[in-house]
Formats: sequence, structure tokens, C-alpha cells
Amino acid sequence: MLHAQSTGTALAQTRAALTAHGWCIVRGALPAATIAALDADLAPTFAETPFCRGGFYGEATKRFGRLVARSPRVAQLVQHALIQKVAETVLEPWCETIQLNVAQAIAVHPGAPAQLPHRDQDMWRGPVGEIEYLVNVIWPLSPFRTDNGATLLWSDSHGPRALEETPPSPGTAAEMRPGDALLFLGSTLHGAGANRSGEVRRALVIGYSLGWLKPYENQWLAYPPMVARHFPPELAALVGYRQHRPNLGNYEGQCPSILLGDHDGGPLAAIDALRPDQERLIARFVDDQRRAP
Ligand SMILES: O=C(O)CCC(=O)C(=O)O
Ligand SMILES: [Fe+2]
Repeated sequence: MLHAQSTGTALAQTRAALTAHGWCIVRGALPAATIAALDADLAPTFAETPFCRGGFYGEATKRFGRLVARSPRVAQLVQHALIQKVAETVLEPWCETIQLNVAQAIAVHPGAPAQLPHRDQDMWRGPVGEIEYLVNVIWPLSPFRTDNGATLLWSDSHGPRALEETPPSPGTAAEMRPGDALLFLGSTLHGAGANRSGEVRRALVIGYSLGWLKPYENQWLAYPPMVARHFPPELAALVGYRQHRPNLGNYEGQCPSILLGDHDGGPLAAIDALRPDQERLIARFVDDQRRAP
């Protein structure tokens, strides 16, 4: 277990713990008061949101997304310096930039049974055991205990172990307090625990995925240009207002961030947005053709 503020090596330690066992907890990642204020911001939405339908989401569970638009405080979680950096260093072997995959609130009500143990990466049908697709972060809004539905994690179930059968063990409950953050890989087996208490277990899930994947939550609809133009540029980029080179996620051949400025809607020139190796290859090819007799 790690204390975020303790040393400058927090990044290396957190990354090492996450990749060694598939999950880790950063204690005191944010002040409890910040999380309490965020919980208060979201309380009316928790109250109004109907229960989920279906066995995976859970019928004694409530969920809602679009958190970055729902409270200005959510940016502190999404852009938490240490946690975002950990997600980048874990995922950047397979992408140039990461993206926000989800920002969803989850309330597990009394009586909810345990959720099916699962791997979040199974939302994508890519190779298993070769790539990490996702780093998820669960921020408790209320204390997480074994009896009230704390997330259960199966240590060492990640990476190539995702090809093996589900371990028979009961999993480890991530007991936490508001301000702590649970990090786990997309390949790590986990699920919400059963809530055998009389209280609602509340949490936020903030996930980061490879920048070229289809995100779980439709980010451009969650944060349309009229909303995202009020975000700081790095946050807007994280929710999709940037291209992933080469040219992925463009708008009329340009970076979609033009929609956050004063673009008048007129025709635009498509502009290459290539990786440096592709720039070099194309420059050579174009040059050779120019020189050809
Ligand atoms: O609420 C939790 O503890 C985990 C939820 C989860 O893993 C999911 O919905 O994918
Ligand atoms: Fe999950």
C-alpha cells in the first residue's frame, strides 16, 4: 500500500505495484474534504437516477456517467498528476496518447449481490495477454468495507494470466476511505462485492484507455463542443479533442479541437497529422517523385 505524498518515487512505486499484482491502492491521493464536497455535488443525481437493469450492472445498483460535466471537482480526479502519469506509463508502449475511457458514478445499495468477476478489457475483442488496454481508478465516495460491497480484486490475475481459468479464491476486498484511489489494470479480474450492510456504497470510476480504442463512454456525446470548450485544453484533449497520430479522430481532416474555438463552419483543408517516422517516410517518397524524370 502506498502513500501518494511520501516521496518523489511515488510514480515508480505505484507503477511497479500495479504491474506486479494487477492492482494497488494509493492512500490519501486527494483530501477527504475534496471527495466529501464532490459527493455532495453528486447527491441529487444519485437520488434521481433509476436503478440499473441487467445482471452485469446490477439491479440494486445505480450508475451515471458524464461526471466531468456534472461537477467541476471531477477534473482533479481525472487529471490527478500521479495517477494520470501512472496510466500513461503503463499504456504508452501501445499508444501515443491515452484517453478518458469512462467517468462514471456507481452506488451499490444494501442487498446488492456480488458482481460477476470480470476483466474490463473484455469490452474489446483484441489479443489477450499481450497488451494492456486500460487503467481503471476507483475513488470511494463512502468508506469501502468488506461488508458493504468494496471492490473485490484477484491479485496476479492480470497480463497473460487473463488466459487462465478464473481463480477459485474469493478475491481481496479493497478496503478504503474517501481520498484513497484503487488502481487496477484492464486485465485484472475484479467486481463489486456484495453489500450486506445497511448503507449505500458509493464510488467513482475514472478509466484511461489506449488513445486509439473506442471508449466505453461516448466522450464526444458526453462532452460536446459547447461543454468541452470550457475545459482546460489538456482535459479537452483527454476526452477526445485531439488526434491520435496518424490522423485518427480528425474533424474535416483537422484536429477536432478547432470546434472548441471560433471555427465558422466553413470548408477546411485536411492537414496531415503523422508520426515522425511516417513524416520522414512520406517526405522521402514525395521528394523522390519530384526528382524522378
Ligand atoms: O463498483 C465496483 O466496485 C466495480 C464495478 C465494475 O467493476 C464495473 O462495473 O465494471
Ligand atoms: Fe469492472
